[in-house]
Formats: sequence, structure tokens, C-alpha cells
Amino acid sequence: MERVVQLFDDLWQDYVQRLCPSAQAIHDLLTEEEPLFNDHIALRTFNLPKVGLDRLAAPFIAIGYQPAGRYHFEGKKLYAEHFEHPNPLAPKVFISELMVGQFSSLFQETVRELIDQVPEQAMRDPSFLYGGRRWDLDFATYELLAAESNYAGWLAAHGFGANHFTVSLNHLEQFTEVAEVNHLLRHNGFAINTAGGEVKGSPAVLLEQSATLADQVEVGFTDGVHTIPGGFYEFAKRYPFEDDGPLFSGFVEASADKIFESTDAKADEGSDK
Ligand code: OOG
Ligand code: NI
Repeated sequence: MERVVQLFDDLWQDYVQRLCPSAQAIHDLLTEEEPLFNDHIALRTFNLPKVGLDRLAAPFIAIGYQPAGRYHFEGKKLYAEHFEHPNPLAPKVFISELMVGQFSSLFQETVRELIDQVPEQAMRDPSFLYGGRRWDLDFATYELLAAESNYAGWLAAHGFGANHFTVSLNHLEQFTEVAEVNHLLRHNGFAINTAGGEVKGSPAVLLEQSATLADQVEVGFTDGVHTIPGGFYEFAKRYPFEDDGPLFSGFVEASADKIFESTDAKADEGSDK
């Protein structure tokens, strides 16, 4: 478990420093007597052999995680899996990959040129999981990729790192409803992702979630610095299959589809990209 704790500490540091500085303030706002319980993190990648989902999963498998669910997002051309650890204190891990082959040939060529720059060696040390971008990128290339897929633009610009952490509402005393947390956050000046409604899911699907809209962060491109969406913070409430039984531990495709949009440039207008 020590290795799990260390890896998530490293992922958190990168996430708050580089992708979502507001997460620290939200974390502090919600913390009660006990430390917050992180339900899961999410990682993104391209489905190319050097950097595919399996490569991101490997360091988690090495510390005891196991595959626990598969998800398809046809509109966004994404495939995802989630991983669980036998120790219930370990956060779940949601890893998605973009199906690069389903995009235009220019898009495919562009993505391959970026990934060709990643040294194979760099992928052997688990620190690549929070190592950010391992390729050069100019702003026009970012825009070209983002025009076909918001996810691709985000990933090309930021590289590897946790795009969100997730506060488990099941472990809070004061706030037990997702809507209550949304209200508190809005009151404190944070914006909520409204795509698909402010609360995604329902007790019927055993999972209710909400997310902030991604922080706007500065990213260095080869031709200058631009401000683009970074990471976001998520809030999740899980329900048991039956009274007093174990909580549902999976993800809900229809809700996840909207959570992805927390990093869209115009997330609250919704889109299929
Ligand atoms: C992952 C979105 C899905 C969830 O909890 O359903 C997700 C992402 O934005 O990379 O985290
Ligand atoms: Ni999530």
C-alpha cells in the first residue's frame, strides 16, 4: 500500500501544480476531521503501441491493481478501462485511450509524429504517468487536433498526468448530496460542468457525479504560451446494489461521456467531440 500512496502523492502534486491549481482550495474547503477519500483518478492517452492504455495500466498492475471494467464511447472515439486494488483504501483508476485510426489521415499522421518523439526509455519509469508532455507542440497543431477531438487537443497539449481526482461523498459527514457540494462550490466561486445536467447519473444507476469546469492554465507551446483548459475536480456518490451491501464500484458510460467534457473549451455548451 505504501507504493500506492507514494504514486498517488506524486500524481496529486503534478495535478495541482500543472493542471488544476483550484483543486487545493476545493480540497481544503471540503476537508473535515478525516482526510478526504479519493474515489478515483483518470488518465488519458492515444491507442498507439508505445503509449496505449496497457502501457499506462502497467505501473498500476505492478503494484497490485486489476482490470475491473470496460467502457466504450463511440461518439468521442474512446475506449476505457478501470482498475481496482484489493485494498479498498486504494483509489480506483480510470484510463481511456483515443482510437486514433478512426480520425482523418492528417490527424493520424500528426499524432504519430508527436508520439514518435517519446523515448521508449521514458515509458519504463512509472514517473511518466505524471511526466506531462514528452513532445514538441506548436499552437497550430494543437488547434488542428482539437478541431477533430477536444480530447486529442487536451492530451497533445498537456501530455501525461491525472486530469482529475475525485472526492468521495460517501466518506463525508457534512455533505452527502452531490447537489449540496455543487451549491457550496458555486457559492465559493467555482464553476460546475453543466453538460448532461449538473448531477450526472442517479441512484438507479448506483452512481451520482459532478465535476468542476477545468481550470484555465498556461501551457508553453514551441511558439508561445497559451491559456487552455487544464484539469478539474470531481465529486462522486456511490450506492449499494442492495441495502447494506457493497457499494457499486464501476463507472456509468452515459455520465462519463459528459465528465470528459469538463475539459472542453466550451464544456457547458456540450458537444460530441
Ligand atoms: C475521464 C471521464 C470519465 C468518470 O468518472 O466517469 C470519468 C476523463 O475525463 O478522462 O472520470
Ligand atoms: Ni471521474
